[in-house]
Amino acid sequence: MHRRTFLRLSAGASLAQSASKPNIVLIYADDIGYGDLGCYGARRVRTPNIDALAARGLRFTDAHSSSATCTPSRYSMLTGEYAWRKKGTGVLPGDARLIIEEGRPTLASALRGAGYKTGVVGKWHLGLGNGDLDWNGEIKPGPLEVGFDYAFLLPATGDRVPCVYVENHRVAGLDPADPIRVAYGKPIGDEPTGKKNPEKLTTHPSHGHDMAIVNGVSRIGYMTGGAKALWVDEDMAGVMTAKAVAFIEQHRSSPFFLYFATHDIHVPRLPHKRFRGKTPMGPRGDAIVEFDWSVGEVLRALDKHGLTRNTLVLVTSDNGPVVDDGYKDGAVEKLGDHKPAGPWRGGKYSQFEGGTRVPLIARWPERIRPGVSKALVGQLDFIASLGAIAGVARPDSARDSVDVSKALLGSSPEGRVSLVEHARGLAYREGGWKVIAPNAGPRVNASTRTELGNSPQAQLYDLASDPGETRDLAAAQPERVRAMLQALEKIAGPQ
Ligand code: NG6
Ligand code: CA
Repeated sequence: MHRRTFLRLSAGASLAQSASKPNIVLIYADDIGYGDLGCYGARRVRTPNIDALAARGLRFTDAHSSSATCTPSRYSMLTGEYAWRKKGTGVLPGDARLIIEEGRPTLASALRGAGYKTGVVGKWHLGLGNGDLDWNGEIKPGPLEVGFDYAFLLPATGDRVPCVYVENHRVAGLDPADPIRVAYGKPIGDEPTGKKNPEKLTTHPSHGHDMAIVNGVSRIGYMTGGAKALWVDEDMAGVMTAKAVAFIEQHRSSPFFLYFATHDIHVPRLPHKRFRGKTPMGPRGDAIVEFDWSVGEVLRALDKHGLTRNTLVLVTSDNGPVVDDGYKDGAVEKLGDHKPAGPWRGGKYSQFEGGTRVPLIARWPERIRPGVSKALVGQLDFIASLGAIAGVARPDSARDSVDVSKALLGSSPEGRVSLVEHARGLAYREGGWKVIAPNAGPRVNASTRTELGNSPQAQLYDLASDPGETRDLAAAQPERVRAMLQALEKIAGPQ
C-alpha cells in the first residue's frame, strides 16, 4: 500500500515536473509580417517547417510585438515594461550603450532563477557597454550582465556597423593586429563609403545606407579594421543557426531557454545561394525561405535529442513587414499579389495594425493542443507568462507584463483585456476596438511608402468588422473615443 502510493506520487511528481518546466525556445524573426508565412495565408512563398509547427501548435491571430520597430519591441519583451515609458529605447545606432540597466530582471534572468540555462543567439540591438565601447577589448555590460549564460550576437542590425559577431565578451575571430574602429559621426580616415565609391558596391542602397562598405554592401555608420572578423551576409543564417543548435545540444540535459533572434528577413537581404531564386519575390521572399530553414534546423535538433515533447517553441517577429527598407533588392517590383501584412493596414513603423500584429506560434506537444487562438497577447507578456509556466513570480519591474499563460497554452481563449500599441505615438486596443491617439507625425513614410496611421485627430476603428482600418468612426462615436483615450491616459499619461 505504502509502496503503491509512493510509486503513484513519484510518477505524478515527475510528470508535473517535466510538464511545468519545459525547455523554451523563442525564435524571433526580424521584420516578418503577419502575411509572410504559409500558415498565415502566404502563397508566393512556402514555409513548410513553420507550417508544420503551426499544425502541431497554437497559432495566434491577435498577437503583438510591443512596438513597430526593433529596439523597443526587444526591450519590452525582455523587461516586461512598455518601451515608450523609457527614453532612449528607439532604434539604436550600433555604438549605443546597453539600455537595460544591469541588475534589472529580464526574461532571461527570471528563467535563470527558475533553474534554466539561458542563451541568446542572433540580433541584439539593445546596445553594449557603458558608452565609448572599445570593440577590441572586453565588451560589457551586455547580455551576460542581464541574465544570459551565453551570447553569440549580431550587435545591432545587419545594416549597421560593426559588421562582426560578438561571442560572450569578445568580437569573434578578431585579430589584435587589425583593430576595429567604429564611428557614427564622420568616416574614419579615407575609408571608402557607399556615397563616395558606389563602384565598389554589389548591393546598392535605395535610401540611407551609404556609409561603410563591408562585403560589397554599404551600411549605416563607419568602420575600419577587423578584416578577419567581418561577417559574410550570405553565411549569417547558417552561422547563427549552427550556434543555436549547438546551444541546444550542450544544454539538452538541463532545462534551457534559448532566445534565437534571426537576422532574416531584415535588410540587407542576402540569403545564401541555396535559397536564392526559391520564390518569385526576389531576396525578400528567399529570406523568408531561409528563415523557415533555420526554424526547421532548430526543430530537427530538438527531435534528434528527444526534446520535442517537452519544449515550448515560440515563433514570432519583432515588428511588422516592410518592403523597401533601404536597398535596391527588387522587393517592391517582385511583390506581386503577396500581402506582407496579411489583412492588416500599414507595416513596420506604422500605428495601423500592420505595425505590431505579427505571427505567433506556440508548440509544446506535452501541453498545448493544436488550434488557432484569437486571444489578445503581447510579447511583453512573455516574462510574466513564461515565468508562470516555469514557476517564477513576475518581477515587480516587469509592470506591464500580464500572465497570459492560459492563452499561450490554449487552456483559455482569453488573453489580455487591453493593449497599448506603439509606433511613433500610441494606440489603444480593447477587444476589437482600437483608438489611435492624435499624433503629429507624417501620414506616409516617404522612403518605405508605409502608411503610418498618424493623424492630428484621434481615429477609431472597429477591427471586428473593419480589419483594414478603412472607416474612421471617431466622429460617429465621440463617447467611445473619449472613454478609450481616458483608459490609455491611465496607463500612459496624457498624450
Ligand atoms: C532605419 C533604417 C532601416 C532599418 C531600421 C531599423 C535607414 C534609412 N533606415 O533607420 O533600414 O535599419 O532603421 O530596423 O537608415 S529595425 O528592424 O532594427 O527596427
Ligand atoms: Ca525589425
